[in-house]
Amino acid sequence: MKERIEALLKEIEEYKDKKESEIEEIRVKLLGKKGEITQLFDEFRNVLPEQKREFGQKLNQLKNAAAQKIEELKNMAAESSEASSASFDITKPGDAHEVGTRHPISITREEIINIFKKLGYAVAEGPEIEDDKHVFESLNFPPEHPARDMQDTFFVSTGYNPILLRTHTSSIQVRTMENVKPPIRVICPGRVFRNEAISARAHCIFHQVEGLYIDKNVSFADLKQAILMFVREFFGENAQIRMRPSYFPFTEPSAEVDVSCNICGGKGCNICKGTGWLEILGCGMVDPNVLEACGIDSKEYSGFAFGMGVERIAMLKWQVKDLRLYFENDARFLKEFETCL
Ligand code: 2NL
Repeated sequence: MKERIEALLKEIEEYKDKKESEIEEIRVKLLGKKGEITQLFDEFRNVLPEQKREFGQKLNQLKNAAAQKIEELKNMAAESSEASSASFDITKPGDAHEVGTRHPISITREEIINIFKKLGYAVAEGPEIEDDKHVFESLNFPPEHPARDMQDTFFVSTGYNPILLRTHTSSIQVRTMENVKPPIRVICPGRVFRNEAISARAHCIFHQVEGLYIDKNVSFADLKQAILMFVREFFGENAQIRMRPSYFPFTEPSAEVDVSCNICGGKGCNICKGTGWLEILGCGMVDPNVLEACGIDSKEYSGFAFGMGVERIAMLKWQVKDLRLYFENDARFLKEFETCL
């Protein structure tokens, strides 16, 4: 009898993770009318009187252990069925996932590129870390030009052939002209770097898109038409442009382009400071010195180039008041462009 009690105690201890039907089977097997523990109680009558005390205690222990175990098993079964039915309740509303939005600079950059793609321009990219030749020398910057100064340019190394962070994406066009025989039609997007104090209107990192068109007999009229087509696609079909003479080392003649203010329609407001015009890009006919420096015969070919700041264009289109917002990753700011995709 002692061995059977010990064996049953061990068996009871090992029961775990049972379904409700299994728990009932265990209960019947142990405590039912013909259950093993019930039978032991029946046999208790035949135990010698001097052993009754010891076996009585053992049997009660066994019976309590069985009852307690069955209770435990029942609680566990109820808990797990609750948990599993909860995680599979397909009628409950799901947890909404916040969907990210594209950055206004990415949206604007892509829109500019897509407009020029329609005009037959190919997209070209190039390294952000450049040498003096591709950023300054081939672009007709004289040796003493202030842009070459430490004050304006981030240098990686100085000396005979300085390595620096490109200050404009024109270096991409220089590389294209070195490697591709005209006709050339490329649009060059990229990040550029300037050693400037950060403010609402200036940042040391910003994005540019530049374009270059080289072929036989390319004229200033072609440039004007390309810019007008871009502006009307980007700002709307009623947009007007005007060109003002300007100066860049790499173009001659050079011009700055203004677009009619899209807020007041040209009447004058605080965005255009009462002028009715907003400056959007610089452009010009590629200087023959630049063509020659890049291995293109300036007697046979001519071309135009233009450049614009993506942050600036996006500011004008959406009235972004402070350039720093583009770099802060404030989700509330980014969310405002959800509908611009
Ligand atoms: C601006 C003005 C400009 C160019 C960029 C260029 C490139 C080559 C040759 C000649 Cl390789 N020109 N680029 C020309 C005129 C203006 O950018 O205000 N950019 C933000």
